[in-house]
Amino acid sequence: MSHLKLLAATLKWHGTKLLEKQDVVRKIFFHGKRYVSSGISEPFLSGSNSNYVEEMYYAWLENPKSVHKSWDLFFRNANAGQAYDPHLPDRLEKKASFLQSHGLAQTPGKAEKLVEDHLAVQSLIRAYQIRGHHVAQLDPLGILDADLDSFVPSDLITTIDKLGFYGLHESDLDKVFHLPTTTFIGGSETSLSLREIIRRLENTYCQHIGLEFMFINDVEQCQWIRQKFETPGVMKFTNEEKRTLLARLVRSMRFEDFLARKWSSEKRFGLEGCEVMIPALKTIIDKSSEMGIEYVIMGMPHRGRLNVLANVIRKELEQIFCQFDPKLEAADEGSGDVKYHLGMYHERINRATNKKITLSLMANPSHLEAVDPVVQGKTKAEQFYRGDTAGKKVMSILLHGDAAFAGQGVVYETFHLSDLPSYTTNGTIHVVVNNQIGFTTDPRMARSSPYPTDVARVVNAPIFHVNADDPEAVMYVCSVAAEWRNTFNKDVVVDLVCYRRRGHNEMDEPMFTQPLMYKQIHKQVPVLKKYADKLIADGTVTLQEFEEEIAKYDRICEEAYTRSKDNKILHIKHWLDSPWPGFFNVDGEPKSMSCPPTGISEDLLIHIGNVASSVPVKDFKIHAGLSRILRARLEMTKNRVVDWALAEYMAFGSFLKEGIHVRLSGQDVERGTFSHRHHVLHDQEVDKRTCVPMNHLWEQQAPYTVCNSSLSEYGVLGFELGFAMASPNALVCWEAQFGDFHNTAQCIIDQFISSGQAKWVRHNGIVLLLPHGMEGMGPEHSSARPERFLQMSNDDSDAYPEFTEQFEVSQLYECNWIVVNCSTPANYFHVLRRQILLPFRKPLIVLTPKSLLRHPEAKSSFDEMVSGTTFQRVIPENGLAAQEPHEVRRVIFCTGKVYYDLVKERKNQDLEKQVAITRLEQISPFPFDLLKKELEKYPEADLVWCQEEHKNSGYYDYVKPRFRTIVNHTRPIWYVGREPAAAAATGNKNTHLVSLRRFLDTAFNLEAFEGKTF
Ligand SMILES: Cc1ncc(C[n+]2csc(CCOP(=O)(O)OP(=O)(O)O)c2C)c(N)n1
Ligand SMILES: [Mg+2]
Repeated sequence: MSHLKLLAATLKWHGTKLLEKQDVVRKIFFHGKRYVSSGISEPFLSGSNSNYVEEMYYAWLENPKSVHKSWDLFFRNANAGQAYDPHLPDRLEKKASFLQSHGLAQTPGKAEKLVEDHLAVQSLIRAYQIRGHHVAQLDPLGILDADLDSFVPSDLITTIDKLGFYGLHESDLDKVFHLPTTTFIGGSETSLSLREIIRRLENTYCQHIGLEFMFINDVEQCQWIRQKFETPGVMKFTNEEKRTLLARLVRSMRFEDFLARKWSSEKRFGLEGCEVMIPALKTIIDKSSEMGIEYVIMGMPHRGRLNVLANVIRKELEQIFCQFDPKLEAADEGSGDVKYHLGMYHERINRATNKKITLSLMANPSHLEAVDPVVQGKTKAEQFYRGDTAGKKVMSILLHGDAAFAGQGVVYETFHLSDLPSYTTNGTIHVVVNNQIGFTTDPRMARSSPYPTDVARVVNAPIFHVNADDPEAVMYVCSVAAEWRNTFNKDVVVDLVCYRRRGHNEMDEPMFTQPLMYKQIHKQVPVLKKYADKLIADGTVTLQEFEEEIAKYDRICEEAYTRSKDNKILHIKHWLDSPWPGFFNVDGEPKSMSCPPTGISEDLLIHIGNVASSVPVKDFKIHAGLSRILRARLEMTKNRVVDWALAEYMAFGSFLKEGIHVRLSGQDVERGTFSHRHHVLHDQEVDKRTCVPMNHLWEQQAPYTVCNSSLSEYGVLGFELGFAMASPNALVCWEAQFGDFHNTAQCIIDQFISSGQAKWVRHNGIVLLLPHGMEGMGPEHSSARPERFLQMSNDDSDAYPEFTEQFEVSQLYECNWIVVNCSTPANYFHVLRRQILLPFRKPLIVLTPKSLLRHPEAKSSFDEMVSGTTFQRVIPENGLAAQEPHEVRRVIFCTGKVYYDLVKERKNQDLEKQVAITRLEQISPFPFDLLKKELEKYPEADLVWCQEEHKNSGYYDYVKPRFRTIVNHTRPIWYVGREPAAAAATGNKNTHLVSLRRFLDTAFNLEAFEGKTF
């Protein structure tokens, strides 16, 4: 390295360090006799600081004593590039001869200019690295600025006069400059003329690739990117590679052409204008396969999806084409989905590497970007089950539209999971189809950030913008992206700046809203033609070869089209993105329609109880308060009872013994929002030392993952849903901090959890734990909005079911999800156990308690949990009232915590013989069979539904018609509870108590409904 280059680099490094420690700098500066800084807060080398240091440097060169001794030491070290060199005088002599050879000896003015110019060139190089992308030619149409700004940064040399910005002149262009270590444009050369430096920088940063990476905090990563893109000649492709690229473009383009010809009036959300996406994805996959990846999980929106299925996943073409037939009948249960939403799973040999690769495209709803966290969760699970902790075998690719990527908050939430230990997928490659429009909306109206990709900057992901009409640039960028992921295991974004040849879908007229853009688009030569012309011109392929390639693929499409006409029936199960081999029978049906008892042996209960009460690691000091909690657990175990937390422990622990992985994720779940769980113990004396006793239950056990999540519902719930998709042999639970907050994840609930099976025949056993209960905690800490889950339940309120022997299980099989509100710890234990013992998987929504966590009555005996016991969908009255049912004047049906208020009040009012209280534990699917028995048992009684929620929330609207169906509309079911209200709960404690008092009074006023009609 040249002397000056070293000096400049060292000066800069020292300067930066000094700036970091401004106080130290200030001290040094003020000690100096001659040199006092005035611009201390300016960035080093950009203002007077750099001049100042330079000035001192020259002064020091002349006479080391003329500067303060701290500067003397500093320059000696900087000069040596290391610790003070005793041979400094020799070195100085050498320097003198260097200056001499440059004609600068004894001419500090010239020397100063030389150093200044070098520093200027260094700044210039840096300017290109930081801002070159602003002037890169990214838009294939040549009319838009990808960063929404036509402003040209003043420090880029777009015209000769801008050299003046650096104090340089045209006459400096042929001067040779030593290159800093922060650039690779020299290749094997260490110095270049200014003219060549600018040319190479323009080549790297201002052509068809725009790089954004200088915000990354890690120097090694920045250097890596600089090397990948700046090194001369990096973007060279062999003829073979070019021909493959051309063939892939042929497929991409001709596939869309074929669909357009055959079904000109069908929506398909074509890829035209971004055909390069297909070879781009294939490059990422080839390169990743080469580096050891075996499984790629993808998520993408509508645009080009059919093309991806055909040409990336390699779904049989006839299976795609037949879906355009309006008479195609659906063979599977469920309501199905449109063709451009379905998922796919395919194992094949990667042609480029000859290695096996599995590709899965996740089914997704129209809701843009909603699939992102789901893909990440599924990817994490696949890595987890393979023991692929570093993501070397499984990876995800997410595709995005420009408008959606910028606009949808879940993108941000997903990015924030990318580096969290229990959520990272060790790097995702994001590909943005940036067609510079969102439906009809111009990007200037669609985002406030320069690029649609700026959201990725928060996690320091590099962003590679690339002009999609330059296929080779795209391939290069994709291959670097794959290498980046493999090297750093971090996210990276490829922004394909392209255009949309047609309207939003094929039926739309884009000229209504984007007339000028579309005038240009109509003139635009398709990328395939451009690239083919280029390769034909340079002799890489002949015209004949090119035409044959097209004819070959057209023939493939035609033949598949003919075959597709034989397909009369659509099997959605052939479009499964996550098959569970061996879980169902060969026809994809459950192997049985029964569920074994969910209790476990007493020994097991005791063992789990003991571990839950202990600290299974030596010399581990826990908090005194926690010791009390553990002692109480031990006491309970001895007394053969459990509270809520211990019941949960028993359920989770029992699965681990059976090899079932358990994962509990959500905000503060490790301790539990209500400080009742404590699944992670923290050593009070050693920082960050933790212990998870659940993982110390048995020597051979499945792992237990309990993880506090980021403060996100949409992203994290989506993630857990994806995790639960990977395997049926895992209990995956997501807990909301309070049930009230689940609605920020409403899209995952509506689009995936409630309807996923109906749309995509895909089972999912995720458990939602939603703390719920009216406890005077205000409108946002009270209600998990059970009414919404119930409204979306698909069981028919008016259909009187047939009570077969298998009714209980087949009813569960038919439903879209299960909603429960358990009133006892034992029942909570059972319902969790049933989730896994069922021969199929259904989402389970559990309204979990808050005050019941510590309620002395809310305890269960081991007797209710031992082998042979099972989940109770209904807990009938079993007190005095049940003994003389004919005497009973009222049966109150209820669910959850209000039961305890009712029992207490009944006792207070001495009505235990007259009023029966029956608990509905499984609300949906509705236990018609058990409730029928209960209703028949009390023929004389009036029937009341009592809930603590407001009348327009809670359960009443769901249970009322179902009760009425059971009694064939002959008896009313009266409502007792809070009045209808707009907010879920009052914020006023007194109002809360008054309304409680009021409805309890009504519940036990046996005349309340006399004379009323229904
Ligand atoms: C969450 C959500 N909001 C609105 C829509 C309606 N919508 C469908 S496509 C689209 C425009 C998408 O633009 P972009 O992300 O740029 O993708 P492109 O269609 O341009 O490929 C909109 C608003 C949607 N599907 N999802
Ligand atoms: Mg778009």
